[in-house]
Amino acid sequence: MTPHERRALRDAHRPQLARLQRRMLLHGGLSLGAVALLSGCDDDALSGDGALDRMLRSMSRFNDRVQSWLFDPRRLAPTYAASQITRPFPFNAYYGIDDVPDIDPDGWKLELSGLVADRTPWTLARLRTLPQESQITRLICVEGWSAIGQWSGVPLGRFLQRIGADLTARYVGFRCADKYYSSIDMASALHPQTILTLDFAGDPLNGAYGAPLRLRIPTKLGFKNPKYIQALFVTNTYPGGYWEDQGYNWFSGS
Ligand SMILES: Nc1nc2c(c(=O)[nH]1)N[C@H]1C(S)=C(S)[C@@H](COP(=O)(O)O)O[C@H]1N2
Ligand SMILES: [Mo]
Repeated sequence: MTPHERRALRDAHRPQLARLQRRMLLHGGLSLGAVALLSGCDDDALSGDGALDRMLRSMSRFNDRVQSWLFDPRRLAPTYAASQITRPFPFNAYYGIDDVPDIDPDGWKLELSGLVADRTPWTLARLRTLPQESQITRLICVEGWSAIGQWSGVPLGRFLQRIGADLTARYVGFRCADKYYSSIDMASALHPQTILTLDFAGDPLNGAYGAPLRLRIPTKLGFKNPKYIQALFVTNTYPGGYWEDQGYNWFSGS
């Protein structure tokens, strides 16, 4: 099916799809994390290989496929005025702010691997030689807060082209200086608002907010925005993520 045919088909079925997606969010799409909370399961029960666990995980993966099918690569996340930027901007990680990784920006390099033609690591200075984009968007955390910020840096799609990444591959994955990791679908990676972020509100990223490099992807929830990035890879093998592997829905569009 060509993208155009797929879009026409999708448009024709939009109401049914919207209903289907609502049903899936109500039934299958409920993240494992939420199910765990509701059912009082602990982490052990979730990571166990029980039938319920397997069923919920496969439903969530089915939900991923439907979400990625519904994803419109040209639809932009809302943008805001500079006066609406949230100050101070909230910090979040799976640990407290005192344990944020402290990375020497001069020694730092972005490592590349996987389906990439040119795997030469990139310094910050070199990343800054590429054309930069800026956005004022809302970061939405599953924990129930959101905040508006201004992020700028290199559009990921442009970077992937530059390094000769296989743009037909399924996933772009990230590994971070803490134990964090995450991954996104290629269509979302190529979305114009998905940026390898170097600056917040016009200044180099502050340590807690992901220095020296973070992903900003306003079409997805906060946990799909890895901070303190050290390595990027392109792959057809599902890479999962820190929260994703604990049951949070992988696609997690916002
Ligand atoms: N490396 C790393 N990246 C991370 C996290 C983390 O714990 N480690 N937490 C994620 C979550 S859950 C959110 S909501 C955002 C928070 O970004 P902020 O600190 O800029 O608000 O970072 C995401 N990226
Ligand atoms: Mo989050």
